[in-house]
Amino acid sequence: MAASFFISDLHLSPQRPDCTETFLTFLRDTAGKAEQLYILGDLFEYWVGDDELTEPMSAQVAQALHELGNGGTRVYFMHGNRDFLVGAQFAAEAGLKLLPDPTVVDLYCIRTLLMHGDSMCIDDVEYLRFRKKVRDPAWQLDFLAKPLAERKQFAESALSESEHAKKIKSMSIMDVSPAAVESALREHDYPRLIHGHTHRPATHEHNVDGHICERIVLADWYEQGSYLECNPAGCTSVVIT
Ligand SMILES: [Mn+2]
Repeated sequence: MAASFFISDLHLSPQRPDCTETFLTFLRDTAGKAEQLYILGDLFEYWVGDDELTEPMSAQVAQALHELGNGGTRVYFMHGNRDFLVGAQFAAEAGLKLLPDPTVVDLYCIRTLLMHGDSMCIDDVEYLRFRKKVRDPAWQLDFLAKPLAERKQFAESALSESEHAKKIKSMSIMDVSPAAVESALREHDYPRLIHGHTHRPATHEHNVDGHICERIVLADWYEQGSYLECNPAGCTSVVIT
């Protein structure tokens, strides 16, 4: 049966080689069963420019994705809040297509809205301010002109700041806002929604203006690898064992 796989929030890093190994095995042994693989952001712990490909882990991941594509699986990548600087060079090396956030696809006759999810965390004002700054093309040009080591240092300190902030922010602030979910669903004419980012895997139902919309939240890969399989019969989450 035709199938599409969805993953997000792997947070691949040279510091967690086991996770990278799980992912490479998934690409080699499992992902080829899908006609398309959608990566919905935060594939990498951080990505400060395509010269990250000089890192052996990154190059290995790009090559494995390319091989998956050569086998006939189309690979799509949407930026997350950690790897929004993945660019054309990585896309070419990995043989994948970059998708804007949000994107609507027809998935076996069900209109499905794909997002990373961070843009719906509108209660976290501090994060939204940071997002606005770093998504600005002028900021990005300026940032990418800095030496790789300096960019990596920026990412490391942004990460430790956000780790610290997470400890003091309430749980609800870091989840998607119900109002933002509703307005995304309304704006896209009440589709099904698949997103990641919150690391709170679940299937929710939203009643928006009398329309019942399903919202599937993808799992992260911190404890184990997993993917969402969607086929003409529906969507199921699968843990990689
Ligand atoms: Mn994220």
